[in-house]
Amino acid sequence: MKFEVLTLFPAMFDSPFAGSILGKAVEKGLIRIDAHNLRGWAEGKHQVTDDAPYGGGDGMVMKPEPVARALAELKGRSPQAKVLLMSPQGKPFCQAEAAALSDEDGLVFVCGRYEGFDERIRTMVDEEYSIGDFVLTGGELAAMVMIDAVARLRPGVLGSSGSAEGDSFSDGLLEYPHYTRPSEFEGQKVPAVLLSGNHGPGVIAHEPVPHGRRSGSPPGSRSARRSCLCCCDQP
Ligand code: 21W
Repeated sequence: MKFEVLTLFPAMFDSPFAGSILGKAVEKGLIRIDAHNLRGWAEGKHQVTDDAPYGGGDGMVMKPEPVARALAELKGRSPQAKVLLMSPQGKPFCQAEAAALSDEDGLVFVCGRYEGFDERIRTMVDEEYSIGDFVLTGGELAAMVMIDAVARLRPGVLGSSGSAEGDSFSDGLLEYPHYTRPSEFEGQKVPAVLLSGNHGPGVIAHEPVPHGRRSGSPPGSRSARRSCLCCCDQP
């Protein structure tokens, strides 16, 4: 799967994906992450990508022409790619969206800086996404969050297959609490049910753990994250 990004700060995309699990997936050829400098499609000596807003007001607005030229070139190379605009006004990104996007051949993320996009840029994209109700300085970190959430759902990207299916949002519930050694830490003990019949972490009990982690989700997990369960349309 190919992730392409249009941004004024392509270098931001280097380190987050280097060395990590996603970096390994890039090395294996499972995914590609190409960040392109939008300035390369801007005109003139100064390669201007922003301009003052019609009607006045503070701040600058992202010009439509560089985005249009860039998307024409990227879509020419990858006609199947879905184009996503990163914006605080977009629809909220959640795990269900990540799963749907992971079925695409390619995604193009358009990242903004300044006060916002010229409204005509919205006609050039397929979807508009926000990653939450907080204000960032630009769309880059939001695009990285979405790339991370989508890429890890691709076959082979996570080390052990099936790891993604066990995600707490995928089955609509939060995870059970985890423990490892030591069995007592600063007075806090690992629940006895997880210790009985075992010889240490990693050893699976001969008898299934009756009321422990494998018998269900922790009480209260649903109410603790009601708002996020709503965003993924879970009951
Ligand atoms: C933040 C751009 C605020 C524009 C009216 C006039 C992409 C983002 C972004 C940004 C404004 C995402 C204002 C969650 C985010 C992003 C930069 C508007 C204030 N209102 N998801 N002036 N949060 N943010 N400026 O910020 O580009 S996805």
